[in-house]
Amino acid sequence: MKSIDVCLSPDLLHLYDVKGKMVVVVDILRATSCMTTAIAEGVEEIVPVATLEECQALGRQGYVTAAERDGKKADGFDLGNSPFSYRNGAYRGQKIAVTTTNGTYALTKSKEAEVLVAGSFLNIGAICGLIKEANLDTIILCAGWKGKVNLEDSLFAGAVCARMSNHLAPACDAPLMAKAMYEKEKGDMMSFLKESSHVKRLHGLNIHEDIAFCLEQDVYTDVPIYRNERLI
Ligand code: 3SL
Repeated sequence: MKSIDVCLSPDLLHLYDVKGKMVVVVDILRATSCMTTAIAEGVEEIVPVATLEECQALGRQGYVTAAERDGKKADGFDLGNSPFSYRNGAYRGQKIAVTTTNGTYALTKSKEAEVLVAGSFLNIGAICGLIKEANLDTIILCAGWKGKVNLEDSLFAGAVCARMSNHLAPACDAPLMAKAMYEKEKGDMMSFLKESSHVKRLHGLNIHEDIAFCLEQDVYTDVPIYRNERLI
């Protein structure tokens, strides 16, 4: 039986070996929920980059630029980090360069994985289907917040561990912990997350609708897959 592991922060990734494995990067609020939405709504490709400068440089090459820092749209870029920007095919057929505080950092740290994808509750069923198909040891990498653990990404990790429990064996205690938390809180994730730091941060910025949308499950069947430095 292949294994499933959970890395609760990109700053713990040095303890894991991603080579030969499938890595699912998750930033529920909101980077990978945005990426899922963008690809499902017809965006041709997303280039995730770690810095604002790299994003600007791609803008000069014709990419639509999306940049977020500390929850806010960064000045001088086309878009921030809301999944609603991409709904109704608003950027269908376009190429997007994106940089966010944590999500794109986590993706760029996982480039050596055999299979690298962006996961979210919005496409969780499709993610689990792909994990089964890939049949590799799998790591769920939680983007967290500036190196710290967060609840929403850990909940997603637990949801995947729960859905995959007949197919993958837990590699250490983190998957067991995440699954136990998800099983306990899955009935009302919104209430559970009310006190979480990023939910409070987003509410403070007057961002409310994104949170509810990012907690919806199986809205999309597309999975953004990372190949040649871009998600397609
Ligand atoms: O940290 C990130 O990568 C972002 O997803 C944070 S935010 O939800 O856009 O504020």
